[in-house]
Amino acid sequence: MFSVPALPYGYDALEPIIDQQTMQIHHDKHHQAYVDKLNAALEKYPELAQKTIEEILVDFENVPADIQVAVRNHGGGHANHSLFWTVLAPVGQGGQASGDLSTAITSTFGSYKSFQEQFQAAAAGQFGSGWAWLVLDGDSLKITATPNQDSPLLQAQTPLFGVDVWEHAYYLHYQNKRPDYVTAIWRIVNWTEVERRYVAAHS
Ligand code: MN3
Repeated sequence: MFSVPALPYGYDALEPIIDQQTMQIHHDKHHQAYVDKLNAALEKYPELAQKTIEEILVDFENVPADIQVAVRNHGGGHANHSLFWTVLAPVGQGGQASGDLSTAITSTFGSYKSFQEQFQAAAAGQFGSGWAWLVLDGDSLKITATPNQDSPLLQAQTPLFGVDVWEHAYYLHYQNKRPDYVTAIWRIVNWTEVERRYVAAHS
């Protein structure tokens, strides 16, 4: 059975970038709902429930056809949100992109500023609900966007950093101004964790 991981900080820790009420609803209600529906879908397939959600999504073609939609949506939702909480950190605590990851960002996107602009464009351009991502695709960094709760793992890409652009992630504080939310997110990126993920995947 899957469960929602505890936040690695308090509900109010990401203020003023993400407000406490949004975090409570997002983590306790939205993420919990994905986990509950994922567990319900896996009841008939206890052997699948022994795997990690990442293992299930990477091997999606072998997920039984009758639960593929549920696993894609709710399993994706569980994986995406589990990552999201860990790649954020309170203002001033997330460090800066450094080391090999910083070098790769600069060589791939031209500069850190250009990376930010391209990422923001991907987040703003995702029509409707979805996610913007920095992924490792083979040996290459890429910026992508996915609809709904589609995980980059479905395309054999390793997500390093992602921003939830569903309205439930920002609407209480930012209303319709998704670009303002995405621009503000840079102040709470946990670069230490993003770099750890890069080093782990890029070996
Ligand atoms: Mn969400």
